[in-house]
Amino acid sequence: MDKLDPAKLYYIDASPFARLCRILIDEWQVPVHLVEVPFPLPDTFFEINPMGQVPVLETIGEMIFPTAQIVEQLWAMTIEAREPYLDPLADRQLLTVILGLGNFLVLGNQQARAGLEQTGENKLGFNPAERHQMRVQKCLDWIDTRAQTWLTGDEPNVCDYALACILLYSDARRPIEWRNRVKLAKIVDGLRERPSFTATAPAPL
Ligand SMILES: N[C@@H](CCC(=O)N[C@@H](CS)C(=O)NCC(=O)O)C(=O)O
Repeated sequence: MDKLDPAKLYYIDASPFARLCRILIDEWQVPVHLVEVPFPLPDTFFEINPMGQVPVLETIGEMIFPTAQIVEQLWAMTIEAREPYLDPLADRQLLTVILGLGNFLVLGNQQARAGLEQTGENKLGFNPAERHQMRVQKCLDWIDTRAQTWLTGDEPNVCDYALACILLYSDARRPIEWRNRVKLAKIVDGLRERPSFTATAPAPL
């Protein structure tokens, strides 16, 4: 990449992880060029990210992944947004749980859409798809206990954006029960009409 080229974000339209990065790029006004890639990803994408996943942020000489690392890099590339916001990465455990719940949700969705079903005796002792669903619900309960108006402060920040991206992905692709948690519903509804969200809404299937 030429020194003058802006950083590039590789993304898939519906990916909630990539959507979070696209929203942060917009909200924090980070100069990043967006590159949409098709789904399913081609095998050649493993040369970019050995985990074969988006998002990936390409900066000068570096491919940055997964999402948590990209968020840190975007924040490091931001100057204007530092004030008056709180450090958006102040609560890394909360962000890790939110992104982890996103992983469980996406895996469960992919398993269901792939039409996978049990073909032999279950020697594992539990059903992985059901366990993913349970993890999602337990993580939501845990996050709910942390929520005030927003998750970490007086203003929405990375954790709120991440939660909203993941729950709106669920609504768009494979709805789960989450609106019964009133505080979480307020967070999502308080964000979904922001220009950065409406500009990145997943296309219908
Ligand atoms: N833990 C990863 C999750 C990324 C992820 O699940 N990306 C999905 C899209 S939502 C993907 O690229 N899937 C491509 C595939 O499964 O082949 C992160 O935090 O970046």
